[in-house]
Amino acid sequence: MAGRKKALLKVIVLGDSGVGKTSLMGQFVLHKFSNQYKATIGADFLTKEVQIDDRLVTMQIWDTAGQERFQSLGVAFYRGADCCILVYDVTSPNSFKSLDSWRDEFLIQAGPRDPENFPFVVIGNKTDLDNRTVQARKALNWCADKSNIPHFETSAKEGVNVEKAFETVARNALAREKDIDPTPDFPSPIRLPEQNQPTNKDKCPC
Ligand code: G3D
Ligand code: MG
Repeated sequence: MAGRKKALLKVIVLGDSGVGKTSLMGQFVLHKFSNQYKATIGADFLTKEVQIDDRLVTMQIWDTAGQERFQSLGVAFYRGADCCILVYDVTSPNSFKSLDSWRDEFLIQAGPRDPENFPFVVIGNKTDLDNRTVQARKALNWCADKSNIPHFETSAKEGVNVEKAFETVARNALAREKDIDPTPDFPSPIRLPEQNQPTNKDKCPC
């Protein structure tokens, strides 16, 4: 039954410092693009409920606290991730080149069961700027090489395509739901083998 399956998705957002990870999350969850909330979030993650067809899904979106500069995000950050967003900045070729190492780092740290088919989404952010240096075609080729990772170009600043990208994250993770959490909400009763069942014979004869 659909409603009994896990409807909590841990989403992690990776990419070089400055590409707009925190801004994307702020735009998606709080519908805000400002420098104010960034300093005040102070939490490991934000949550947002989304409706995917007939399912209500809670997305728990984890943001780095700037430690990505040192590539030391710690195991807790990666542990149990259901999907991973890889972000680059369309005006920064270096941030695009880093996608390989972010993807590798994720696969090493999170160790998903089926790495080839793990639900990644790639986002090229800052399309509102006019000094683009990473062409969409280049990014699309990279994504095609990696088992067809979905690719979006966004502007966190103007709120362009952000919802759509995050919705795809949720949708693709849900599509793999059987791999996410095979345990039902209620554990099955433990059945004792026949010979271990208490019988009248076991009662104290005294
Ligand atoms: P990070 O979390 O990946 O390190 P941030 O990135 O979200 O902190 O954003 C880094 C800088 O890029 C910020 O500027 C932010 O305002 C800007 N930025 C993020 N997304 C966009 C976007 O879509 N368009 C434009 N034009 N700028 C964006 P500052 O000046 O605070 O460093
Ligand atoms: Mg940040």
